[in-house]
Amino acid sequence: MGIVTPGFTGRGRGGDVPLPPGQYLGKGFPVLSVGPTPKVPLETWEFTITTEAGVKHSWSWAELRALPAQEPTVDIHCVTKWSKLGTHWRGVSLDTLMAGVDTAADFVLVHSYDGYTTNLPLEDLLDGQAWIAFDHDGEDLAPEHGGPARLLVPHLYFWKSAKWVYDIELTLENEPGFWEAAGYHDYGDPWREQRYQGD
Ligand SMILES: Nc1nc2c(c(=O)[nH]1)N[C@H]1C(S)=C(S)[C@@H](COP(=O)(O)O)O[C@H]1N2
Ligand SMILES: [Mo]
Repeated sequence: MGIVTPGFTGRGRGGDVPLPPGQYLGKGFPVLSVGPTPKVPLETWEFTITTEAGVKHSWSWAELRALPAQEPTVDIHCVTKWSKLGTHWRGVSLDTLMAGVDTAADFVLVHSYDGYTTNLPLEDLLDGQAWIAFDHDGEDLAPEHGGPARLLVPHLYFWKSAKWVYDIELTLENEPGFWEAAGYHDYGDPWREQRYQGD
């Protein structure tokens, strides 16, 4: 499936590229990780969604891969100011994963295998806005970019797209994640340039 590029002007890309304020078109695909790349064997890998009532929904690697996948083409924007347009991914929509989950939560705290966390409103994961992605540009997602699987939430700054995703914890209250607790913006909309608290 394709995603319409937000803000595309239709005037072509010759120096007229639709980028959020303060961003530039980066070359390549930088790796930004707080710590070392965790090693997670596929035999023991699992992904869970934990509700505010403590109910755990879990998928093994085989179970995740057996679900219908989508192929979003999306722009990504890092708070360090590089953007990449038209990146190709393959993954399972959060709509598919949340379909059988009963919750009254308004927020999520995403946990990763490296201990990283990031928070988002639950609604930002739904309606075709987020995926558990395991393939980039037609290849298995590279370990340094979050393989076996990462969260992909392209409409927010890329720090919200947790690599090596492990658990999506549904929460009634908004709890700041790693960068959010360190002074980065709670929501992180690149089009409103919400880089830091107070932006
Ligand atoms: N688990 C985990 N996810 C993470 C990070 C991290 O350190 N650990 N860094 C974040 C930041 S700040 C960015 S910009 C992107 C970078 O993704 P990339 O390394 O694939 O470019 O991953 C985000 N997700
Ligand atoms: Mo980042």
